[in-house]
Amino acid sequence: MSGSKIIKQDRESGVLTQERVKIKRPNMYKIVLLNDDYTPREFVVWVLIKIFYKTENESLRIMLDAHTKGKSMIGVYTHDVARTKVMQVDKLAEQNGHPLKCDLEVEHGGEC
Ligand code: TYC
Repeated sequence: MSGSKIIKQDRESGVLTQERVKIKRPNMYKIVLLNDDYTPREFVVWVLIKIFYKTENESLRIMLDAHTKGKSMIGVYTHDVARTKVMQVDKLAEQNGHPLKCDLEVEHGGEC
């Protein structure tokens, strides 16, 4: 059987009890870049550098991957970081009049 053990002692009786607890890793979130027919390639590369701190080469690779296959994985982040980055992409795309979008895919945390 898997899981960690917690041992507790009752103050008065001194009786020891052992509990088995299951600890799970937190869910992580995959950010996926989606292709569209209108956003300029240079803008996509700029967003990947600015928001995701990718190098120019890596940004080009991810952009071309999405362009040819329809989507491409940018990276895996905690929930807060992933949501913030997706919102930043939405805002930059809207401000610049482009339909660029990213998707979030949950990766369920397994047992420790
Ligand atoms: N397909 C776009 C074009 O030809 C470029 C592009 C690439 C857009 C990747 C979005 O996620 C994307 N201008």
